[in-house]
Amino acid sequence: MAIARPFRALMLLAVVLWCFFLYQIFKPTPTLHGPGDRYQNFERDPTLDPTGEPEGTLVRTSERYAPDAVDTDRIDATLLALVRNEEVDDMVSSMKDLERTWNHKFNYPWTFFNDVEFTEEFKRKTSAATNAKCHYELIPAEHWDAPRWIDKQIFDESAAALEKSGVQYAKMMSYHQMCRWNSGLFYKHPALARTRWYWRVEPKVHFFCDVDYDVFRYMQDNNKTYGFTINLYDDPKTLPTLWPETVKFLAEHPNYLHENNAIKWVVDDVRRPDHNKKAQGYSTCHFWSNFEVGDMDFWRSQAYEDYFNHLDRAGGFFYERWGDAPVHSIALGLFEDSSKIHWFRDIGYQHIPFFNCPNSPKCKGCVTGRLTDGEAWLHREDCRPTWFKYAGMG
Ligand SMILES: Nc1nc2c(ncn2[C@@H]2O[C@H](COP(=O)(O)OP(=O)(O)O)[C@@H](O)[C@H]2O)c(=O)[nH]1
Ligand SMILES: [Mg+2]
Repeated sequence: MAIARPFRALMLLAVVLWCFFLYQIFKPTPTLHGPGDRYQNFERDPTLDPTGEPEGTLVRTSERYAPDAVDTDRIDATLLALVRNEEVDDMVSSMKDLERTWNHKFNYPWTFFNDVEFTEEFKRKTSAATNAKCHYELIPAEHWDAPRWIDKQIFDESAAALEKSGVQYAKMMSYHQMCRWNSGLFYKHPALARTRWYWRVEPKVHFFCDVDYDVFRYMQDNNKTYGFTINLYDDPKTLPTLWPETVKFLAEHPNYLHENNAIKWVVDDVRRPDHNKKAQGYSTCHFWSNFEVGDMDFWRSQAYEDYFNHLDRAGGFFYERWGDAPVHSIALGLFEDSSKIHWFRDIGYQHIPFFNCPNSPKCKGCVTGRLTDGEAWLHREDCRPTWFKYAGMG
């Protein structure tokens, strides 16, 4: 008996669909075979090593850290957040994590910055999340607005081209302003005039580990300038002329190069040569600056002031999308003693999609030996190995 042609076609379609269905179920999923897989040029993920507190002088909590202690062990330091009113709940979530793991023992003040006035709701919810003092600061327009030499038409045209090539946030003027403010202006705010140390905290980040020493005192007492948790490669399309501009600056100011610099880390072209090529000589490896513990005296130094002004004049915060992370990192790599840059391996930290998860009984809620719980290919973005290779674990 002959089968009608439409029925044969339907059967064929059913077989094809069935095969497709089986393929979707049984196709191999791309997985890592082990935590070591993500490291090229490096034997082992150091977050797997048992992690304790850093060596050096550590100061513990005491009644001298009570919120209203007059004779206090706190130094001139603040937790610092640039944040929008509508991010209040995510900010409170970050605060709760950091207060639980660290700040309820030390009660350092929080300073919040915004380009518009903070709402009463923002102030009420954030001040309820800590026993420490909270300060709410408006950023002056002359710090936030694009400088007068930035041409709006050129910005629009370059932003359109960047967006076409896949650069995230390219057309968002406020994102460019945020990166510029974090690069070279936050520490000039009058509210920080008498503050030297800061810990930058973003909304919606997580802290996993109990930290039982005063982190700011650790920095001060052990002669550190800058602390980080994660190092990543940047998208070279965001900064094609950042390194060429830096080279011009260095040619004019060779004396600013520190004798114990980390320039080999800045210009590494072995581990990710394509990035170095597209960035015209910069590896794109940077300290991921949504976490920073730092000494503002470094940003206030003549070398950094001149460097920032040179970059600002060059226009790349707007005509490209230079981030504060690569700008800070290049400056630290060139102008600072690399032994003053500290990896806080013991601070469990997450800003989606990456985390630093130490192997320590003090940590809860993260998996050690991995950089991300996102797509496996994101592990390629880790460039801590080159920092360890050129500058050590300091
Ligand atoms: N007040 C204010 N904060 C901003 C603005 N843009 C970004 N931020 C803050 O700057 C930080 C970085 O921005 P975010 O959107 O998290 O960028 P991402 O981490 O690079 O995706 C966060 O703390 C934001 O709350 C803005 O226009 N105004
Ligand atoms: Mg963020």
